[in-house]
Amino acid sequence: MSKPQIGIIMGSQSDLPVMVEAAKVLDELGVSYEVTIVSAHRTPHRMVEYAEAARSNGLKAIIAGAGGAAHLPGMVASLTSLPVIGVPVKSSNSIDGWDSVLSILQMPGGVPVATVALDGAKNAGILAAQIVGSHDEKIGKNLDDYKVSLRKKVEDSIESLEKNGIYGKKIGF
Ligand code: RP5
Repeated sequence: MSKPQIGIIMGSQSDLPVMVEAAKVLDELGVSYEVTIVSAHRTPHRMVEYAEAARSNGLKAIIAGAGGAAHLPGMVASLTSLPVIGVPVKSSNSIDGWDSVLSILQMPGGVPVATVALDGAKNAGILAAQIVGSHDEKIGKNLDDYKVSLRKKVEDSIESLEKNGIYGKKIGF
């Protein structure tokens, strides 16, 4: 097993059903990662230790997800110079997710968090792979193939629509 390049952290185990999507896409793209729970509010010392050791542990980027008063991504970004990708999670204590989106998005100048959409852990995984892929040819190639697969899926849908139409009726030009 190769050394983890991406750290996936989340504020609570309850975030896992959302955050697992980041892990799945990293698996698909061949990027190694580690997953753990780090809570800004419940385990603040663990958060400081994790963020401060992240670079020397070999990580290239951190994906941090949290819901509600989501301080984890921003606090981690304040403690490391690695890129931090924030995933706002619509959690049980959330006001429709806006609290989490705004907490993660509205960082002060100097401390960026690359914020993805609400529950957008998959895109966080892709973005993390792109950070690695910017200097790793093999991962870059996997990402290029992934883009082609996205295009092919749409082309297949177009072909199917043109052939079968909606409700089995032919449509198209
Ligand atoms: C946040 O509070 C966590 O990231 C989670 O999204 C939310 C709720 O946590 P639990 O009460 O489910 O542990 O800190």
